[in-house]
Amino acid sequence: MKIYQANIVPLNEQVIGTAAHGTALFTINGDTLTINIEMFDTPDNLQHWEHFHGFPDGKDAAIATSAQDVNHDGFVDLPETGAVSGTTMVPFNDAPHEMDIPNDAYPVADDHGYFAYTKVVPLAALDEKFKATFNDSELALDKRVIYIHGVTDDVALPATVAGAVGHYDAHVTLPIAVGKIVTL
Ligand SMILES: [Cu+2]
Repeated sequence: MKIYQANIVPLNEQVIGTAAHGTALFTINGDTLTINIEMFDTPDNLQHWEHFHGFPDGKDAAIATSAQDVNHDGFVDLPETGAVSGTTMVPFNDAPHEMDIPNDAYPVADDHGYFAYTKVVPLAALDEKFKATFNDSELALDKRVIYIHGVTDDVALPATVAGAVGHYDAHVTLPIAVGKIVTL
């Protein structure tokens, strides 16, 4: 059995008005990967995209901080996280092993901004899909970071905030919390 964890810290908290934080636990046991994520103080009554991000070439990903706001608009948007965190890899939605990113199958925060997510993933299916998508690279959870995204539409985003994916705009993809995944 291999266990990984992440301490998830706020990002963009000054501009979104809430400091989202939480924990994630990843347990590889035999042919399954069990994911447990618990988040507090996220924008409430809202669906939150969440994924692990990383570099397909095996470079160690790091969490974004306010230093990644390279255009100085006050927001660290999704594209700005790429320099240190890499690309979006595996979603924590209803079917992580399908690696289908833009959809409405992610957890929804309650009235208090809380949500808990648990999913048991078939490891062989995830591994196969991951290798096909990222040119034979390994999951390598200890080189990844977890991102939680999503603010309500009433948060005024400057035009410089990027990150639209398909018909989802930058409110959906704006990072609100991030954590480095480490071996427990
Ligand atoms: Cu993400």
